[in-house]
Amino acid sequence: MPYSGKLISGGRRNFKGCMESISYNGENITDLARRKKVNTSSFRNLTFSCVESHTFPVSFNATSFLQLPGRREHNMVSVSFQFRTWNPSGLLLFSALADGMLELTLKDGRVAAHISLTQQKSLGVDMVSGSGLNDGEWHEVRFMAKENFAMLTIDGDEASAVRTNTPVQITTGGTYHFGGYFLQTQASPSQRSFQGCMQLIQVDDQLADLAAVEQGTLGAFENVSLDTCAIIDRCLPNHCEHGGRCTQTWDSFSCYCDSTGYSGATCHASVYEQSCEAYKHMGKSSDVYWIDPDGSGPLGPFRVICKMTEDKVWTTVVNNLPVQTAVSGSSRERRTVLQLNYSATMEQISAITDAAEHCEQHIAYTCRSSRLLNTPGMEVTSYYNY
Ligand SMILES: [Ca+2]
Repeated sequence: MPYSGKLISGGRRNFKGCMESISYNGENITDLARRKKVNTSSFRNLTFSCVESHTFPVSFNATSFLQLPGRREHNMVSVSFQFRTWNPSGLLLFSALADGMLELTLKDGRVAAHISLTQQKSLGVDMVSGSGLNDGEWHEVRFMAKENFAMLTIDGDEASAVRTNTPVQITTGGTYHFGGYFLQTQASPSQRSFQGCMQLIQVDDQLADLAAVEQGTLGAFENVSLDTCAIIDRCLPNHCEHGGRCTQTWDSFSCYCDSTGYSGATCHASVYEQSCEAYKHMGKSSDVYWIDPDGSGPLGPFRVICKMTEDKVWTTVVNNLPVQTAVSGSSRERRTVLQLNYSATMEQISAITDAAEHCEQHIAYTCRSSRLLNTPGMEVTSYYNY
């Protein structure tokens, strides 16, 4: 598209994928660009074909595992895969080495890689990368270890890459368990299962042929759903009321109601009383209180001054004007207009006044020998109370 000016990406990453039949002013510019009928000097890294990779997702439900073969008795481990989950922790990968074990786990939303070797206890590998990876989005994990070098990378981001230069003599066992490990062995993983999905699994730099796994000719699996990601978005739609923040795991959601003024499983119940009268009935004395006149209804809570007297309860909503505001130099042409902003919206104030027996508004006008409002004949000599 013709565009002059500085390109601003807004800090977002560029789009990665395919588009077709982009039309602008009725012209199919995709087609024009392919036939080089438009100025192509501003194109960068475009190809006119869409390589559709079949990602073949696998779903794990906490009783599942997927076992894939790799090279045996090799001195290098190289695995990568993508996962998505809502759970902060889980076992991503476990592999028994000829002399120890390798595990990749999700722990508090971060990926941890751990290698322990039974013969050389002091020379293990422990590294952690990423954060907040249990956000329900796809994330890519790459792990590589050989001789004296190990590297963990999240989402292909160089900045996330953690390296160690520990000398590690690895001898691969040739079997990789993804998403769960339930066998009894000498070295067991710190976690046993994972709830979520994985896709594009590579072992020893080879994309695992999950269609072959499905047909039973490669690896093994239990309780997985193949070629589908069966994760359920429980926060869409958001069942938390009054702006409560929704978070979810594989099988449940919870609402954070802090500072919404509501509580309960879905932030439904108001934590404040509906009126100053209610506070008086509770034996409270005159003070500043939050009230929520419609309870769990949509009207938000707000602060008022409750004045408890012997026979009456006054609810006062204050405005933002100082106690006294000096006005000078007003004339017929240049009038002084003071805006009163109350600490509550009109709907909130109406909720109080509708329920009140009696209502009054005070504005004290203490200007001598001047006209108040648009009342030409009115001369004010002392002050008025409204
Ligand atoms: Ca309310």
